[in-house]
Amino acid sequence: MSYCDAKKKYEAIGVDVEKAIETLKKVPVSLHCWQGDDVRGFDQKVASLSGGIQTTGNYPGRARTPEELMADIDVVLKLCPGTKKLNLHACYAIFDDENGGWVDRDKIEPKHFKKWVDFCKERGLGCDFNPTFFSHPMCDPLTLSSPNEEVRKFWIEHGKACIRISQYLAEELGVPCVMNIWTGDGFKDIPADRMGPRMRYKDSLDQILSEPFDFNKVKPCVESKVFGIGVEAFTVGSAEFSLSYAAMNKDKCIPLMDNGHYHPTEVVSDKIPALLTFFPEIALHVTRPIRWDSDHVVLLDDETKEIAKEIVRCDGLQNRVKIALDYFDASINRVSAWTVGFRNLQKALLMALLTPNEELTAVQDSGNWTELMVKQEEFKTLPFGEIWEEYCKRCNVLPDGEWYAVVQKYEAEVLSKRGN
Ligand code: RNT
Ligand code: ZN
Repeated sequence: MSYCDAKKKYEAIGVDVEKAIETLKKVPVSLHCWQGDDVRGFDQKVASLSGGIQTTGNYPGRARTPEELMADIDVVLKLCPGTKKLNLHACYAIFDDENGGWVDRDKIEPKHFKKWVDFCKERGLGCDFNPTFFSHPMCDPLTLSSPNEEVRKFWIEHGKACIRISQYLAEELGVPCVMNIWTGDGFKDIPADRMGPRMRYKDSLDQILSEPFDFNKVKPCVESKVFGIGVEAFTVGSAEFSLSYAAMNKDKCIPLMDNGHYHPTEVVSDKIPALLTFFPEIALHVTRPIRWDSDHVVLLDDETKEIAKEIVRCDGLQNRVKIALDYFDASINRVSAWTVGFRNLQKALLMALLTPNEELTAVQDSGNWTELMVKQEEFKTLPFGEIWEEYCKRCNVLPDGEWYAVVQKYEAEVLSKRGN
């Protein structure tokens, strides 16, 4: 079937295919830099992650330097359609002789991200940012909720430094910077005091957000979590805590939902319209949890499609929903992992845009649940592949069936030559 024939099928159900393609092209999706090196970064010489976050696998070819990571990201960018932003973590600061060498996380400055700014400028990318509250000797193991004031102060200073860096990124690139605060703070076993850590975390957030910034340029977020490996019994930044914090501080922060951070039968797709009822803006980490927050590569599975549908139906595509990816698979080719996940999210968004949402809403409101089921099921077998192929073509990226050869060649020529 040709693109034209496929388009006719969608037109028959009232969908404007050209509009869907043009809309998706402009939707910013944030590409997480941390898939390329298993979330290690460049500022610490740690052998493995700590602080409630873990990668599994030892596939060869991990990026070990900024140059290698940038080269890998370039391959991914060329294989992914749509508007991309780069998502950086503070631990990806680049220290060199020109900028005075290494400093600790409480002292990082915009200049340590100048090379990333140049990278983004050359490629026309906006940039999002994340303070890094894990994999560091100052995690005791708590950070922003620590009872040790010296430790807590260190991490507050880190958060403030990150606000300044986020403002710099937004100003340099002319695109708002989403700055996400996530800590793995919590306990392995039953605590005696659950409120103390939360009161300290709240105070730390207040102090970080007291750093001056322009809320039109910097979008601080608070990301909640249900539990982490090693911190199974109690999480300081739980769902209720984080959502309440964002709700009480709407003028300076927004809630972030990671779909790996809830009890297994809860779905973020349903939470999107719930939050958009109250918040002008929300942020998402799209990932794939398997039984826990395992951060598997995003597939074109039911929940990914449902999340995309809610973003589209709630009119969240341009500004209201800040979309980012967050997964890290170290057991397969990392460039392929990145690309598959990004393309899958694009596919899910395109599918959502190719749905006659207004018509279906009318059917729902008329109470005709029989017709609603028939229609929703029949749409599943419309010729989506042809539209996707056309979308890739218009974005100048290779279609399915062709891009993987590029990754295989890159693996043979570049990745396989890297040591550990
Ligand atoms: C961890 C959180 C957090 C991190 C990134 C690296 O559970 O999802 O968002 O994955 O900041
Ligand atoms: Zn996340």
